[in-house]
Amino acid sequence: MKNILITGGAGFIGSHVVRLFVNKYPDYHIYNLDALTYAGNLANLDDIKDKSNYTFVKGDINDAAFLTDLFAQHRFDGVIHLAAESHVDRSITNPLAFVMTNVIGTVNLLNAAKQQWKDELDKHLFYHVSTDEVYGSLHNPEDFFLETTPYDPQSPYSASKASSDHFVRAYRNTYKMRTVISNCSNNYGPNQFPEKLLPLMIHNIQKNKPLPVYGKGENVRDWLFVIDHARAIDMVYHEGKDGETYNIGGFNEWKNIDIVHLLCRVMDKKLGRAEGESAKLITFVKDRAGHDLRYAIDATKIMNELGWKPSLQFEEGMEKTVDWYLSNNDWLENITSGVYQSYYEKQYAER
Ligand code: NAD
Ligand code: TDX
Repeated sequence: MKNILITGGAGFIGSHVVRLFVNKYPDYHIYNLDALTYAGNLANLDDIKDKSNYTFVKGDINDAAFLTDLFAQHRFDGVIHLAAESHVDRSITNPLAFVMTNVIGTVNLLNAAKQQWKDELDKHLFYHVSTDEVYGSLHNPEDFFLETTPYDPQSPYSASKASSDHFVRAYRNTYKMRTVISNCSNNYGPNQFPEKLLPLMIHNIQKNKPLPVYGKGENVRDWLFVIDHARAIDMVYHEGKDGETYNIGGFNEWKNIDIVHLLCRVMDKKLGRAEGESAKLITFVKDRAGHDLRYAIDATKIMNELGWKPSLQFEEGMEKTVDWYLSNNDWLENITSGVYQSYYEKQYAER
């Protein structure tokens, strides 16, 4: 039995990774370490919570003493690190929370792993899950982010993720820890917290509330279905080469305004509304400060070297996502009651 520590497993992407590993690898014991911040939700893992190869551990990666205890209790064969503060808008209002978890939390985790693996650092893997935002913002339509693109983070969120990537590389260079990093584009799919574009819009369409599109909606993102990201993480963990970086993306670029229109059409169909009804809710609001214009990942390396490719067409993934939200209304209602309301009002009142 191998013990794998996955951090942030109660969040959006982490929960899909935990589910994939628990179901696919009965000879792995998966420890899911999560602080259950506003973004963590154990309901994301209801279907696997009683599996014998799964254990949930509530804990904060900012707490170095807690990590020391955890690593004293269990020997981990590998770490897949996803725990993070993940929302750009929140990083604009509270950058320090991003420094704490994304930078200091990551260094705490690296230290705990280094301490445990000290005599055999080459036998264990520290895998850091990161973002395409570390590369900055593209302005030339011909350009794509490659693994060799210099880092140029523009938001407090991306600066914190870039910093944590640098620390992971520094631990490999300095202490000879085995590490890999992957940088992925925008994920979408079931269980995404409704502060992010698509679930926020789905929720507002259901409630007939305005759909706040930042600026003119001209910003471009590359979208990937979350389960395809989880499949890529599985491949990188098992077949990625020590010290390498893998870019993961869908070759699926959309302007925000176009993706919101597409979503409106799908929602009209699903809710039995007249075509064009949901799109009437689109409202252009004040732009995000320092809003990155375009992200576009070139995922050729992971496709050629590890044989990964996205499994879903975008329209199919979008329909699956909408179906999931409409049939899991309790999940959405639970999350959007209480604290979410005050977040939403504060975030959007000023726009
Ligand atoms: P999320 O916000 O949905 O989940 C983050 C999880 O981390 C939550 O369960 C939260 O409780 C936990 N967490 C936060 N702070 C913690 C702490 N101090 N200690 C322990 N646990 C803590 O995020 P997500 O969208 O699932 O992103 C997961 C990872 O993937 C992040 O590292 C993010 O940077 C990266 N990523 C996300 C995307 C995307 O489109 N969402 C794309 C590329 C990379
Ligand atoms: O209400 C909104 N209106 C709007 O126009 C929201 C929430 C977003 N937007 C725009 C901003 C972005 O251009 O939509 C785009 C997507 O926004 P987010 O869902 O906040 O994602 P983004 O800022 O692109 O970052 C995401 O992708 C990379 C994730 O949140 C990160 O965790 C990941 O690393």
